[in-house]
Amino acid sequence: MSFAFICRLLAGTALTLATLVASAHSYKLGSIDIGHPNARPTVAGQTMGGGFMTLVNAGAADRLLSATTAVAASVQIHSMTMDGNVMKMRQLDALELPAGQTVELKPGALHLMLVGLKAPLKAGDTFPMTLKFEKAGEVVVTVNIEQPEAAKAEPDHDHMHMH
Ligand SMILES: [Cu+2]
Repeated sequence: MSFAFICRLLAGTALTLATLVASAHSYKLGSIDIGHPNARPTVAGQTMGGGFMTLVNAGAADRLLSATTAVAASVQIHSMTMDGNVMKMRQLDALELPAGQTVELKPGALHLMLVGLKAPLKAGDTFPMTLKFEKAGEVVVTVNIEQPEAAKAEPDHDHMHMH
């Protein structure tokens, strides 16, 4: 085992720990818990990005009415469904948050669509986003820009299964 290899292992461990600490963030607004707001990194020229989080509503039914952020011209609430074998995104007027339920915004499902990105979203960066709920009111959350969980946990995953 070379010295350089050990260095890489140690660096990798430190990075993983830092990522775990940074990613454990959540917000509480009335009876609504907003878990780990995050977005995917984007490349130059890409004008849209996905925003994700977990919304736990411990109280009466509420709705997420809108989201706004300075990094994009607008933020839309999208659902994603399969139409045959074609994924279709549909814009919703609001996101229903039924009483006592958890609504997950995640890739391939419900998500916030950042439309008209003003600059690429860089992994490791964060940006503020304002969420407006019908009953709970408004809150500003910090959105972490990060690679998907699978890619983070197993950086060599694709490589290992290539042969
Ligand atoms: Cu979308």
